[in-house]
Amino acid sequence: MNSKEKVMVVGSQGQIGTELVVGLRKIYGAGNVIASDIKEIDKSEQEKTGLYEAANVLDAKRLHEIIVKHNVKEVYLLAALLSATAEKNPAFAWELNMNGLFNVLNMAKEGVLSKVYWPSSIAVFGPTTPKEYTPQYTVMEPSTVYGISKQAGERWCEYYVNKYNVDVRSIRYPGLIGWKSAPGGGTTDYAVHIFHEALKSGSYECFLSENTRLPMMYMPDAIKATIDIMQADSAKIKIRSSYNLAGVSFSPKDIANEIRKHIQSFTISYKPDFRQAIADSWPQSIDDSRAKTDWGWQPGFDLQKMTVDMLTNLKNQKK
Ligand code: AKB
Repeated sequence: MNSKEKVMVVGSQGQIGTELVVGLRKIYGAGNVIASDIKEIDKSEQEKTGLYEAANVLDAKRLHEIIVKHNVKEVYLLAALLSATAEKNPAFAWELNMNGLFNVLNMAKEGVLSKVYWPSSIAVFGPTTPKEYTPQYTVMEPSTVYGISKQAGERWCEYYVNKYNVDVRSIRYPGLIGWKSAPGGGTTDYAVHIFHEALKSGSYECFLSENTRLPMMYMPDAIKATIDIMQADSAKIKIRSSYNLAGVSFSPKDIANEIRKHIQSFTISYKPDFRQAIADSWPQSIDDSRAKTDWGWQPGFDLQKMTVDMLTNLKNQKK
């Protein structure tokens, strides 16, 4: 990018967007990163968010207007309905997750954008996928609306790259855990709520059963991976559907035990709801060797390190 070109994060107020905007501004400068989300915000809030444009990703005309106005060349498209919310509103989830992607892909096809980041998810896998160390290429029969939209999205990304020579990059995120912002409607959200409740009330009722092991990742690792894949030489990005990415795998019982090392009196109970079936359809661990060899991915946080960092930061935030 030259110095006049800018990057934009669409879905900037979500769990990933909040942190990605901060990370990108550290690299490109506050004036070169546009935050964008559906919510109109007033002037006083704008001072906190920095450069901000309200836009609905389904409104292609408005999106195009902002992109041209700011000379945006790279878009990180994060606006989507996640797994649990999508099950409650399948039609809208399909519309948002697919048409939002088409609006951005088409701008890349027209040459308005030079690079696009679009997140996929472990939700592309399904009950027939091997559960342990899930390979990059394997059976993919997602059983959730969200997973179906992500799998279709991956196919479309690869299609646009091959057919129209656009530069689209993608990662299959595991469940993401961070302290700076709230998660937004996923099956893995329990792993964030548990920390807040451990500090607030000393107990947590989990909506997944105790041994439901899932692939997870601490947010600083996810932000690093997102920026790293976008900054890598194009020739290194050999997979143009989406890369498997792994951080750490754990169950509610594992994380509760880890929290108990710091808060001895912490208790957990289990009351699985509809999200249990979603979790049961997903892998337990992921083989991310292609991300490691192709563009040098390395996670920095394990369960122990993440737990210490989450608790320390949440405690400081509450002071
Ligand atoms: C969700 O739980 O829906 C997301 C995901 C795994 O993509 N966190």
